[in-house]
Amino acid sequence: MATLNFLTGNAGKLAEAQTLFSPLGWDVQRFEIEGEIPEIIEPQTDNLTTVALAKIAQGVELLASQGRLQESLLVEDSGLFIDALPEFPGVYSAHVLQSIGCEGILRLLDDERSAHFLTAAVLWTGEAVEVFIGRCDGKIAMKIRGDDGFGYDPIFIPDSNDDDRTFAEMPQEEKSACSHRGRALRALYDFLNENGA
Ligand code: ITT
Repeated sequence: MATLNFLTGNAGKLAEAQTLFSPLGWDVQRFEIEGEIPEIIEPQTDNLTTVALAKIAQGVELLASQGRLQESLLVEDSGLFIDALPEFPGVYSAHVLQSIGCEGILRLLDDERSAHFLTAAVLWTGEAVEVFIGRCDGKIAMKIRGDDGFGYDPIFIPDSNDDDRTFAEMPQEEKSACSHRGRALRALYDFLNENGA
């Protein structure tokens, strides 16, 4: 089974990538150095791809420092974008979740509830960097629902779902089938396949 290193501090993201890649024959492992997840500095910018590229630049330096430059490395940056609150929480999604949480988002909204998630996944192939974007359109629920998933999952209802369940009310495989991360990672998988990885 081929191995894909994933540099992330987010256990939910790691679990989703493992669920998606494992049936396809790829073992996704958290990238660690001496048992620790390395600290990565995220730049202040309003663009997820720029953030993800800054993460991969630091990740590749870390691989090089370990003499592992020929290995692959995945990073990604994701954000929730709410139409009624332009660019919010967007690139600040992690900070906003920590500060006001899903409850705080619900308090800010009225009737206009459309939203989307975006993921910018960046792969170091061992030789070059490739970018994959995934998007999922949907809306913000009226209240918190569901126990699965992570982050904003209990308040996000994807459009592809006709029974109004939030991501947190779906099994992980069902979320992956339509999610921003699922789309970006499936494009990444197709790239790996086409390039004989
Ligand atoms: P990294 O270590 O990979 O950077 P992070 O948690 O800092 O992990 P991001 O900045 O990419 O990740 O994520 C922004 C926030 O959006 C973060 O709080 C996540 O929990 C949340 N988020 C990302 N993907 C999500 C998803 O699929 N469903 C719900 N919330 C999500």
